[in-house]
Amino acid sequence: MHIAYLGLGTNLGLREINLKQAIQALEQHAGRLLKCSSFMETAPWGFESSNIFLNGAVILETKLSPFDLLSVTCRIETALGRTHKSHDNQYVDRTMDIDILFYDQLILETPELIIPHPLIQNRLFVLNPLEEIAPDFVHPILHKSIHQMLLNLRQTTNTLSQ
Ligand code: PH2
Ligand code: MG
Ligand code: MG
Repeated sequence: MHIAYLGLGTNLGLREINLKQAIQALEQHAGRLLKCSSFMETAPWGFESSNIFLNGAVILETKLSPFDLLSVTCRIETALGRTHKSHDNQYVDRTMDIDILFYDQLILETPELIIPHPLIQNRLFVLNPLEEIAPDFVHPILHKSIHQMLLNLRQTTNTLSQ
């Protein structure tokens, strides 16, 4: 068994229903839900949009390999109406985005999948929900806890809207 930490985000459609349906589909196809954060409204980060995000994070116990988990998360995104993937940090509005943040203490760098997700430490919209459910989890490369990363990021940013 493995423990996977996932970040979820949506800024189109019925956002709370999108998140609930994604989490239900993860329970059906990926594994047991161990923890689920509250859902938080966040301003679009890294691109301009008038559509505010609803973000959350979950912890799953899963038998799936990282690549099988990725294919499940991509299928759920598509089933919930996602039409475009982001390329080269050109972000677009989406009904559902599910990112694998951590997978045990695994470090993996491939063209299709990078774990830990490379931008966790820069994103309040990831760290805030994650801190609710895994404050003491230690980043396998940065060797900092979620709580420490959040304090660091809050110090270097003057807005809580990310
Ligand atoms: N996801 C992005 C880019 N920007 N901003 C917010 N607030 N929430 C997100 O989930 C998000 C984002 C790329 O996946
Ligand atoms: Mg993302
Ligand atoms: Mg994604």
